[in-house]
This record gives sequence, C-alpha cells and structure tokens, in this order.
Amino acid sequence: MGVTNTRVLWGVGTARTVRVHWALAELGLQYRTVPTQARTPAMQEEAFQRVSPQGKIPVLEDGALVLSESPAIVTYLAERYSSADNRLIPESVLDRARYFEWLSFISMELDATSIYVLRRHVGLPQIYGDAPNASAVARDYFARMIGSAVTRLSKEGPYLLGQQFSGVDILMTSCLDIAERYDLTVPEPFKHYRERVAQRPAYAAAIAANKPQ
Ligand SMILES: N[C@@H](CCC(=O)N[C@@H](CS)C(=O)NCC(=O)O)C(=O)O
Repeated sequence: MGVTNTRVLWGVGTARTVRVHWALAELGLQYRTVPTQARTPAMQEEAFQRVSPQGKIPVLEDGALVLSESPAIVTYLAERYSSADNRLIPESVLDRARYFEWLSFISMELDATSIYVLRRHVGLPQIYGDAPNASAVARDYFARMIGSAVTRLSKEGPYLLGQQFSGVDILMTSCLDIAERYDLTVPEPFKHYRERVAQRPAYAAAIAANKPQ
C-alpha cells in the first residue's frame, strides 16, 4: 500500500482498526498509518487527542475530514471512493436500505450488545470489572442474533447484500473474527461465509497493515 500524507489512519492492532485498513485496501487507496494502539501512552499524546477527543481508535483523516467510528469510516470510504467496477456500497436507494439495515444490526445487535460486553468483562476485567451474568447473557444474545440472520444470508448470499461484496461484509467478518476469539456460537452458514470472505486479498493486506510494529 503506497503512502500519502493527506489520508492518515490512526490505529492498529484491533478488530475495529482492521476494518478501516480493509476498506482502504479494497478500494486501492493510498494512506499513511499512525500505529497508535489502544490503552498505550500514545493515546495521551496531544496529536492523538486532537483527532480523538474520546480517546479511541480507529480515526481517519482524509484531507480536512477527521472521522471516528469504524462503521461510519468504512461507509464514508465506500460512498466517496467506490467506482463503477469496485463498489463497496450499492447505488440504488432500495439496496442501500439493506446496507444500512445490516450496518445497524452488526453495530448494535452484534458489536455493541454482545461483543463489547465480552471485550470489557471477559477481555478487560481489570478495567471494567468481572460480570459473569452480563457475559453469559451477551453470549446467548449473540447466538440468538446471528442465528436470526442465517435465513437471510442463505437466501441472499454469497455476501450479505447478495452478489455484491460491500462494507457490511467487512464489518460482519470482523465481528465473526472476534466471535471466534471469545468462542461464541456461530452457525455453519456464517462459518462458511467468513472463510469465503477471508480469502479476499484485501483482507490479508489489511491483517498485515493492522499488525503492531
Ligand atoms: N465504536 C467505536 C469503538 C472504538 C473503540 O472502542 N476502540 C477501542 C479499540 S478496539 C479503543 O480505542 N479503546 C481504547 C480505550 O477505550 O481506552 C468504533 O467502532 O470505532
């Protein structure tokens, strides 16, 4: 991946930063990485706090734009830089409605309600405290939500929006990657889906770009 000074991605080393590296790689965009990692002294530096008052990675600078929240960044890149033969978000309003439905489902029902809970209380109990009941409920909830999406995937696949790979596949696959780490229940169709999507060259490029140096 080439280097540019006007497009800068802050953040490496997490499943949420990999999403942005992946979208940039899919779109063939040049960028520079600032390898800030979560919960390190680099987050206290003035330069980082200027782009991230909330103290979170990833953050994308693209010209004058400073953008946080990985689903928003992936969707921004898709909207701004998709081309006729390489689209990460559909053009038609109806197909975009499905894109945003998946975006909301993944961000809220899988990521916020299940994965974040486990990240905090199983992955980082020294910061957020141990909460076995909340963690057990999060596991059940993830299983129920991903289970509810199987019919749609099987009917519409191979990707979430059918034939077209898009930004929501990036977000879903990163959630499935985390799900494996926490040993969450993932139905077979989503296991096969993840294996399929993970074969994309841009996924491998993103994993490499996301590695802390
Ligand atoms: N909703 C945000 C979450 C960002 C986030 O929580 N990032 C974590 C790393 S995955 C972080 O920067 N944590 C640092 C901290 O909480 O101190 C997104 O999807 O981008």
